Amino acid sequence: MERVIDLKDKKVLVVGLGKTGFATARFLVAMGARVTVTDRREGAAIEGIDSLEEMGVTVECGGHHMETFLGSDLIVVSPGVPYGLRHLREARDGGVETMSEIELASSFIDIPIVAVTGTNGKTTTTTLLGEIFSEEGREIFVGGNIGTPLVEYLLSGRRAEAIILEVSSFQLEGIKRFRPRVAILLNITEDHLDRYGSIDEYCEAKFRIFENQKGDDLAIVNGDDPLILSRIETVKVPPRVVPFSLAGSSGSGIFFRDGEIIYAGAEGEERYPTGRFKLKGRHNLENIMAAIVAARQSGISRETIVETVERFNGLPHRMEAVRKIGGVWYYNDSKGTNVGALLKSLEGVEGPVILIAGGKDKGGDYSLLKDAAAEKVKLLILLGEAKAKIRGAIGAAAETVPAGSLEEAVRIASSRCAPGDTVLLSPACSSFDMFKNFEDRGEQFKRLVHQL
Ligand code: UMA
Repeated sequence: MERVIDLKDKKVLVVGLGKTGFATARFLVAMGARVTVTDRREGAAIEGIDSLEEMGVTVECGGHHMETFLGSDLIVVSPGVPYGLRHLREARDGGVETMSEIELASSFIDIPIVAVTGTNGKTTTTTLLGEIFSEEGREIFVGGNIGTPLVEYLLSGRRAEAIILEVSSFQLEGIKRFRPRVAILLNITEDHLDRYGSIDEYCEAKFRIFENQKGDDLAIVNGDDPLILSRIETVKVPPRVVPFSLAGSSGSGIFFRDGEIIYAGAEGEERYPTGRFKLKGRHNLENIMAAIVAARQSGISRETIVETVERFNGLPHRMEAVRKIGGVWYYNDSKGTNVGALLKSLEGVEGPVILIAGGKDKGGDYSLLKDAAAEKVKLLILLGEAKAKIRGAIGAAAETVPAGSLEEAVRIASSRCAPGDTVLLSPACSSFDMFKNFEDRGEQFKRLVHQL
């Protein structure tokens, strides 16, 4: 075991009552802690709160009380709660230990963790890795930012051989000793600038994934990204680094050349022809390369990897083909919640695109879309709070039209498209201004398309 935190009779505060907060509170109760939970929402708006009270948890909703923060022995922070929140800052200044849920949970875990981060592609890579490990017959737990908090593994009482964990920058902000044996950093492009002061701060959070790795741990990083490569050299105890590259020029690590992925592994050169892969797009080749290295270095056979990758269809809400009507394909890319994701999705589409974008602004630089919009977008239909900002940034690069609802956007798209076009929902924004979450947005889009 890495380091078990003594929780018995400790006063522990859980901040945020989403999936993470509920699971963390249950775990803490099971460990004998005296648990308080707090959420800025009113208790009446939070489903299942009675179940916590029945377990003896103290509930403080409708805001956060400074005395509770200052009077705690330990504070566990949900990912969606800004780590710089005043209450947390003051508690830290007052000597109260604060951490994220992945830090708490991983301190009770002694099996290897394969952690995946990056601005885009982490859910695809995590899911693919999960399938590869399972195909090989490994008993694993897949969780983290993908939707199941890590602490659920501890609550399940299961004994797995390895954990495949998607981690976000939010979760990494609150780590201390979290040490993945294998850490993957897929890419860094602008995102979450509503939470971070700058891209530099965001990068810093992402890089914390390597912070506690030791020399024999493995870092798998995007070798085409000079920013990532130069920063990795500054990590205190550098892990073994394997770069992946689409450019294929380095000839080391793993790279793509002439339709094949070539991996210069410990047992010599291995080749993975990509012709039968179902996942499309260059960004997916990167995700696959990262997964190959993580799997091979975990002792999984090449055959299992090939079989799984060739079968793997991708994820819902990520360039999900919904329906073809009159020669027009409709794609649901609701999980494309930042500018980088939208650009990658556009790159993978051929022919003119009617793009539906917008939502809650996360501070992204939409002017980066200009060139791709000029080249591919026939009509840009704009939704949500970010409407005006995107329109201003795009200028005359593409024709734009506002829509008051997703329904109106789909109606406009269907009236303006011609055979050979693609209608793409890829918002480059989060969904919270109009929808419950990106899944809700994607499901509504699919329903509307099926009604056409
Ligand atoms: N809250 C407060 N005070 C605050 C801010 C929020 O009390 O100052 C409360 C909210 O009222 C709400 C609760 O905190 O009740 C929400 O907490 P949360 O946002 O951490 O929600 P969870 O349900 O625990 O989901 C989190 C991740 N959410 C975020 O990072 C925003 C989920 O990632 C993750 O799947 C889950 O933990 C399990 O690990 C989602 C996400 O959007 C998918 N992630 C971002 C991304 O992928 O871009 C990072």
